[in-house]
Amino acid sequence: MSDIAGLVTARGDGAPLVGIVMGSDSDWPVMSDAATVLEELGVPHEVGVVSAHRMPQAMLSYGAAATSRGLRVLIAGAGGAAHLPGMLASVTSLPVVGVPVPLKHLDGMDSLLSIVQMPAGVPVATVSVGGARNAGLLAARILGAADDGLRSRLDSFRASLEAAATAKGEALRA
Ligand code: RP5
Repeated sequence: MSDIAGLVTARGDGAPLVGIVMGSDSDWPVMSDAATVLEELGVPHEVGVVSAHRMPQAMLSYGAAATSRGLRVLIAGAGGAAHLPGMLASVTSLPVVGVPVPLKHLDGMDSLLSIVQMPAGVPVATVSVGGARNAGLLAARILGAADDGLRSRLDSFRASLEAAATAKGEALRA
């Protein structure tokens, strides 16, 4: 357990409910969007590098211990041969949200297909290429199903989107 805790950094008030992990620190410029939106919504989370290929034993331990450590949703981002989300989903029954991280070659199509084409029985909720903010929002929605306060904050967030879109339409017509 202490080894696992050493892989991640907790953020926000309270015990982390969402684990945001990625294959490399080079994924952070994309994956930080998930952390940002969870911070905006007041959802405690943890972030860390847990590479499926470079540290496979630690990755499996992290996934297997996620529930007992108090996590309720995992967000996993990786690029290229992006096996991290699927492998975590294979060792936990928590919902796993996968973020395809675009790399220099192939425009993220390799990442997308690696994450989305899971075998039957082992689901990963895949967001768009680079869609870490939506991954954070999806994790918040999953938690919000049983948390009235969080769901209310998500309602306010949706209302802000509508207000912004309406204002842009009005500016266009002016
Ligand atoms: C993947 O390889 C990582 O998720 C990252 O997207 C990619 C490149 O990693 P680095 O070589 O930048 O560490 O496993």
